[in-house]
Amino acid sequence: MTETTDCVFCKIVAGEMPAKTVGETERTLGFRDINPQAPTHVLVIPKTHHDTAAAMAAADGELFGELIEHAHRIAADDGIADSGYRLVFNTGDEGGQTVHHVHCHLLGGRVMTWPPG
Ligand code: D5M
Repeated sequence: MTETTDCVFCKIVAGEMPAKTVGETERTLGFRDINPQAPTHVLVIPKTHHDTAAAMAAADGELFGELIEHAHRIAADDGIADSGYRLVFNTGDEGGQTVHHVHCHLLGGRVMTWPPG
């Protein structure tokens, strides 16, 4: 866990930056993506800073499970749990990760295509 004062998602957790939050647990936070790619596009993050999904899982496997459960609850709240949705962890530069605070993209509300770009 590398705490970074420049991290935009740490700032959202701290209440120093606005976000359209859709729910939180003791250790996770969900908020709507600023640049939505689907009718439901939510980012679910741990409140503690980990750079990637692998780093978080290695540091705290239970937290990884909590994040996925929270994403599923948000999907249910948005009415897409039964129709289906996509969870994505972009990892590293070639994985398309631009914010280096692990975040799970929850995408749904339309039919997803494969392969992703
Ligand atoms: O995805 C990073 C995602 O984070 C990208 O879809 C935009 C989103 N983003 C960036 N800043 C914000 C704020 N302030 N609020 C909400 N959403 C934000 P990646 O997987 O790293 O490419």
